[in-house]
Amino acid sequence: MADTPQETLANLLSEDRTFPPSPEFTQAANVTAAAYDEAAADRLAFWEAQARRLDWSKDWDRVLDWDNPPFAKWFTGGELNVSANCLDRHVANGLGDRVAIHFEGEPGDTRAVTYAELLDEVKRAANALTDLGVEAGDRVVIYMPMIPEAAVAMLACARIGAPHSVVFGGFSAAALSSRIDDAGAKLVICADGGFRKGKAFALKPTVDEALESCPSVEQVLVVTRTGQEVAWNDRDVKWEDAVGGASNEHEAQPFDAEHPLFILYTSGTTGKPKGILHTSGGYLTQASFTHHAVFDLKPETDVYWCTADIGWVTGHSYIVYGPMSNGATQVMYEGTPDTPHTGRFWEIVQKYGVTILYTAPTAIRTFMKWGDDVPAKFDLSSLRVLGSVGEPINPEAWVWYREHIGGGSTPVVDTWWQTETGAIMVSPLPGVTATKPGSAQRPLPGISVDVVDEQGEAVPDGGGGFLVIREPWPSMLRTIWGDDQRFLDTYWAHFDGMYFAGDGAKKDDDGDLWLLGRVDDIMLVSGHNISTTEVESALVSHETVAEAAVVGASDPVTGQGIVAFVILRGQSESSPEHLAELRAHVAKTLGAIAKPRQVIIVAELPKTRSGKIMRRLLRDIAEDREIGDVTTLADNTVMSRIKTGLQGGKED
Ligand code: 6R9
Repeated sequence: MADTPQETLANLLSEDRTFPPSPEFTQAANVTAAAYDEAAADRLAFWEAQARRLDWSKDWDRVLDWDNPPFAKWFTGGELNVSANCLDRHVANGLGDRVAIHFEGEPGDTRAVTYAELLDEVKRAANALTDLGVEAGDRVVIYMPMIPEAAVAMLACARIGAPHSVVFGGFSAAALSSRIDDAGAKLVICADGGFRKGKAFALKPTVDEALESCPSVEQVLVVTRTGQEVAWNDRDVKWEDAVGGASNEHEAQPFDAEHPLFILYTSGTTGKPKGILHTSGGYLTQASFTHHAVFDLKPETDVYWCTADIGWVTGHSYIVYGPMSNGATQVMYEGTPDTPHTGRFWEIVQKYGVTILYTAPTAIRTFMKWGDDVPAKFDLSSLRVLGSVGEPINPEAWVWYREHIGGGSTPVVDTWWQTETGAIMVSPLPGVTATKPGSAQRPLPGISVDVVDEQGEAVPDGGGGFLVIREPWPSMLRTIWGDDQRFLDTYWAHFDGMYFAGDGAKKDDDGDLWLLGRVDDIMLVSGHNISTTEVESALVSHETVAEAAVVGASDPVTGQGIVAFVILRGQSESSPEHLAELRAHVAKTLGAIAKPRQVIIVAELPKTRSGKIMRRLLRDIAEDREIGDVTTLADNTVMSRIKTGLQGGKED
């Protein structure tokens, strides 16, 4: 670990607001406090009971094979079909007419797809894939906008045992081809394009360009979404012909619990992307259980909406596999939150009576910036659980979310997990936990997460350090595709016998967990390790600040100086007095050690498509360097706009 801090993380921020669930919520909750005790008494028996949520064609012999750590096998000897668990069994139980997906296209087109219709389409797609020569074990790359066919493609792959690798519809030809190549994919499923920010964007030309250097791909299956003109090659097949013309009879075959289900590439900050491999039985068990427990899903009455893209792990686990294994009715939205107006999300919540909403802190902070009056125009009273994922949620944003979206009464669950963990690991349980703004709080039942120091010793309450996972969990990554050594080096080499997540964290005085950002981002100021998250949260707690990103820039005196990039709420201009006030506000909230050397007002921040701030690029600006690799940015022109629009104040 090149950037390993030499001392434990300073614990600066304190929070004493708590929000217990209402007695009515607790009474009706899917999971009670007893789950923690059951799991603590016998962790494997607990997971075995959760695996019974699914239909298995053949029972397992062993719950966990950990004979060759860190290569885990869960439910060994067991067999199941993931797609049959998400579809066939619901239809067989008489739920075929239940809406699985309320699709809302960005241009305003809508479709309601029932479980029976979804199953019909997935069976046709499975037959079409088989006709195209795809067999169990073959890899299929999916490059699609947020349309129901993306879920159909994933479930059809799962049905025939062909691992899918979904690549974000926003990625470039180079990013796409390196992922296709690494997976050795045989088929690509894409769309002509999709709709975003009021315009049709093209996907097919990017696939054509990517395939110039991908010899493994034999065919391309193309869904028509926008109807735009596309070049047509010999290898291209129209989805409407192949799937539309295929039989809707298809008997799902069982696969081994450890059969690969999907590969999902995480960009990482450096080096080539890592293909995170997930398998079937353990993954589906934890995705299904956590969706049931953390969101308290009542499939008969709830309308669930996860706003993530399907190309992100959140879309895999909490749009496709978790919700569908639970028979949920959900909303799927194709576009952006400000098209055609900034109230689009709330209009959708009102229209469908959404009861459970799962979104990202970056979106919440953007809504704060747009103003309280936007959501106030809509009826959001159907909402009963709110979730957050992707980054630490600042206490201020958490409270705003509960107040202005949740009517001041809904539980807010801050869910920590990773592509690698496959499913939620740390989160409040909405009917059990008294929630605390900004804290992900406790590992879920059956999950063993801790915070340790340099030596791998657990830190006491009130201390900070590195987030680790002590025991294997069902939806854990099995390896990095094609690179076991990198799997060992990246996650298992830092602390003996523990998985290292790469995140910094602290335990507060109650033992609740606070995520403090990636350890690579932690700043070392005058001998103190300070987390970017705490300084950002302090800035966001100032009434004029909507969003902040903080980096440590080399400083001849202090080692690193804190440089803050700030987006203001409803104003774009600042003054020297205002900048001084922001710096003083941080010093007052966290102590003088955390006072930023410099505050720079910006209109936007560099983010990945899943909304994570790319601090590495801001560090380049703060240190006046050439800006590094921007290929995973959602909008790769943002850096030049930030550079040309700099407005800031510096300590003399
Ligand atoms: C699901 C997902 C994983 C990284 C993770 C951490 C950050 C995610 C968070 C959070 C604080 C939360 N992260 N959820 N940090 N609080 N609730 O985001 O997967 O894209 O692989 O990112 O995201 O740094 O290590 P992925």
